Amino acid sequence: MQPLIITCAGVGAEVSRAQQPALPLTAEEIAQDAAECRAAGASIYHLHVRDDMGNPTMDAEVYRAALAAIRDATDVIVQFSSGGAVTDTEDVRIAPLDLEPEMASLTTGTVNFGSEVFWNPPSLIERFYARMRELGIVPEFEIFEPGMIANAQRVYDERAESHHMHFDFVLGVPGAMPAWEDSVAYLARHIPSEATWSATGIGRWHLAVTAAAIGLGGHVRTGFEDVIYFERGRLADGNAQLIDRVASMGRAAGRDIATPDRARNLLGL
Ligand code: KMH
Ligand code: ZN
Repeated sequence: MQPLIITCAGVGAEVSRAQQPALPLTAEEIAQDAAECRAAGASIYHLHVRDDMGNPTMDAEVYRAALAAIRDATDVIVQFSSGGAVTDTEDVRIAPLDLEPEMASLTTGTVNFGSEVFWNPPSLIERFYARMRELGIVPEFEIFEPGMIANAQRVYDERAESHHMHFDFVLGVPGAMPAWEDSVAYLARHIPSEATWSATGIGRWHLAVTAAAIGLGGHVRTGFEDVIYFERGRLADGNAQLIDRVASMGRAAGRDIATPDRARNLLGL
């Protein structure tokens, strides 16, 4: 099996510091978090940013500051979110891509998201994907529902692209695909054979999805965007604690932990 690529989704757009006191918010806090997560075994940092009030923002200047601070602190792959928050418009969500991160997330379909709708119609997917490819950014296709795999394949084929395809299965969002026992295996079976994939389970589904992904040879995403508790009733001390647990689970299953450069190699960056 490949060395395990661990992604830290350390900030997100939905969780607040009132819910998770260790949530990093400023560029400096995020950079320190990224360095700690790298030391614990993370090779990718999935980046959302916050404004001065701690609210989610897609302001390119805030992204620029966070990207610079992370690059000063560590060598992790920085993956921008292009999903933002459900209230963000298409134009707002695409703007930070101009900063040319190595990777960016791309959700390939519209999906219910709690009591909201995460809006990703075909025209948005095509526009975001085209912009990423113009800038040489490798997308991570965010898969909340099986049909999104076919949508990712469609934009890839339509542009006759030849980059490496990498997917992330996000399971257990209320309104989207649940983390059923066979969800991870099902999705992994339906992506192209040469593609790589990671998985994450939201909240209480987190450990089951992590274990399934490690066992099936996939990669893992964790962090406060997806899970804020270390165990029932006990908040995680920090993102690095969650990364450390995934790395331990990976090692116990015989997987080496990928460095950022090894992950770059596996992901064709
Ligand atoms: N915050 C969600 C609405 C992504 O980063 O690309 C979207 C999300 C996916 O987190
Ligand atoms: Zn995200």
